[in-house]
Amino acid sequence: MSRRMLNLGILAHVDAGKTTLTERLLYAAGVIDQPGSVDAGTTQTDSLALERQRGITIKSAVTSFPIGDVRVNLIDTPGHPDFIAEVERVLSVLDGAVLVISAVEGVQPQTRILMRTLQRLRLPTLLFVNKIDRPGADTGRVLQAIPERLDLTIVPMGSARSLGTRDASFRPSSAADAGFRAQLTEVVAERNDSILAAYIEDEEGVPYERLREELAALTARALVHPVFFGSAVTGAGIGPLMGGIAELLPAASGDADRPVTGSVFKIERGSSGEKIAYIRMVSGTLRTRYRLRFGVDLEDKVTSIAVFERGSAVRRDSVSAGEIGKLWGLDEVQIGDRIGQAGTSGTRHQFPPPTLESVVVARHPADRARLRVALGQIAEQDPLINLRQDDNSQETCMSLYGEVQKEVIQATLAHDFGIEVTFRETTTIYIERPAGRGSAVEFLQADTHPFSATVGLRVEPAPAGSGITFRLGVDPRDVPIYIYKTAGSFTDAMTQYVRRTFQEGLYGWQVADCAVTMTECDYYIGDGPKKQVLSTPRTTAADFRKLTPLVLLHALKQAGTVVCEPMARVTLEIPTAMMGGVLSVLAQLGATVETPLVRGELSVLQTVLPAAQVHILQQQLPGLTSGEGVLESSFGGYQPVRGTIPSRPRTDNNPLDPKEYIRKVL
Ligand SMILES: Nc1nc2c(ncn2[C@@H]2O[C@H](COP(=O)(O)OP(=O)(O)OP(=O)(O)O)[C@@H](O)[C@H]2O)c(=O)[nH]1
Ligand SMILES: [Mg+2]
Repeated sequence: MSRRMLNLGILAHVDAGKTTLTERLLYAAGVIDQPGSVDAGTTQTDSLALERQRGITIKSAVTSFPIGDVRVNLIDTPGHPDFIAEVERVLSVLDGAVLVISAVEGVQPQTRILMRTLQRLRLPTLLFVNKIDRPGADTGRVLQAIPERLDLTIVPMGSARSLGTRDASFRPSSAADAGFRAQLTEVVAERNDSILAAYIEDEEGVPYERLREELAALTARALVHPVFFGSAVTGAGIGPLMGGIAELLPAASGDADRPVTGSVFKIERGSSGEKIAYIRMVSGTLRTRYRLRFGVDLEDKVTSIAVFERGSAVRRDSVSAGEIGKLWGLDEVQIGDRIGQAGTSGTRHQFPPPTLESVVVARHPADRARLRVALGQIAEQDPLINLRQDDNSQETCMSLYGEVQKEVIQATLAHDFGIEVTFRETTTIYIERPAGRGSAVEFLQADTHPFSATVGLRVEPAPAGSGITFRLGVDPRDVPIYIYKTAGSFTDAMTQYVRRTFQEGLYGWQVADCAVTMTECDYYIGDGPKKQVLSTPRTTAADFRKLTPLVLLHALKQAGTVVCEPMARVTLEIPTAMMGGVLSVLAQLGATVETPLVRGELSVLQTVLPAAQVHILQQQLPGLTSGEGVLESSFGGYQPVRGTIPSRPRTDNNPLDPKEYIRKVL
């Protein structure tokens, strides 16, 4: 049975209708008898109590349905920007996407952020203009906005009629539509020389089937974006969209007979608290009772497998290349782990990191210990939450995207764990970038430390957004293969030690945009005199793990760091007459403003200001513009803090103070 497999993501700005569309697709495919409703809390993919109560999607959810011989795994994602981490995690497992745009609201801020990311990843994407039944639907305006604001080449696949009524419908174009054919030919010929040649020879000479095939090929390369229209509520246009998904998006590739590889993109806990990992298989066939390697040096046995079949997850003995499976038994596995090969996926983040944090406090002190466990479980499902334990104050600080996420965490702790919590004031997360170069080394058997290893490290600034990179600058033959098996896994382990240490820099903020090079490496295998204080006969992984923070922070101290704050790039659309007042408030908020674009009565201002000030601007804007101002904000990178340098108390063993550090870790 060779059926094609397609892992499809549905993405959109909040409320565009992703979950409702998911229901419609399941219904049209015959998987469910009745389409559920978000408003009644009866959909398949908004299955959490909190999602049903609030009518918004919080977590990405997988379901599945068939279209002819194509098995589609569909991933419904949340649109609210506070849950962007949920979108990020599924991007790497998709073969294609449907970007939903509301026919009433049109291209919205998150639509642009998501589309830019889909383009960067070259992910084949169909556009679905939804809600054509709603009063105010205007497909002409949306069709104009897509090329302008999303910078895409599109092919409308038909036209909508009776807009804004329950009878709104979609009529797909066919070979008989001269206008459609002409547009298809133009888009295709522009990107394919042989079709261009055939067209020049004979305008009628390119067969329609050939044009459709070429459209699929261009869609697969994310060069062209077919646009469909419809209503997830009435079901209009759903058939043609399904046809488009099967015809125009490329199926998953991968060889089921090769060694097992895959990546873990979601973790959840089952009803009895057991860990369940979602894997997207890249190659091979994984069976129950298999022992899998993952993370840096972990191994565990898969006890049970389920795959998605007509809506829900069903138990099976195996999961193969291209499929998504749920795995039981891997207790140590984490999101981002690659299966079957060492190391985490290490892919760069597609979206900016959270820029806020807050301390979570149990209302009843007796709940403290349970709170830690609960937060640990929440964080394992959402690695960007990034917990920091302060052992002195017994408090936990977590990073956040926004207030809605905070409310959701509070409600989850109450519902799922029975723990009442409050949050302290939300504060900004700063980062530290190295100010220059620095290096340090500690030699084996030196009197300055009791660890049985030589570690030399150099740190230097790296491009913005590059995070932390680690590179071996020594001969691979100098690394302790007997501990780490290969130079590659030594590099992976060192990368992990470096990243962990750089959670806190000189001012207590995470270090970013830093390149670290190992300049010296040595170890002891018991072949000569040994210093008294060394307890082990030969070097172990612990020696490298414990010595690295000491050397690394010493090198960083030499380099110095610059504390930077998150910025927001804000576009303001305001009445031209009110520009003066807005500009003076922007100046007070420390914003840099580009030359305003005056378009008659309306003007557009582009500005960059500290992210922490955006909500002040948001509050003042209605008053400043008689309620007519529109604000659109996106992440604007990091810039050095002006004025007082903020610092944060350390929570680690403080490698900045070598004596104290050694006493603590020995
Ligand atoms: N009239 C009309 N309403 C729609 C349509 N699609 C969705 N809605 C409504 O729009 C609201 C949001 O729909 P959802 O399906 O929850 O949107 P979503 O994109 O999944 O939202 P998030 O997951 O929270 O980002 C609900 O009230 C739906 O009933 C449509 O085609 N027509
Ligand atoms: Mg939803």
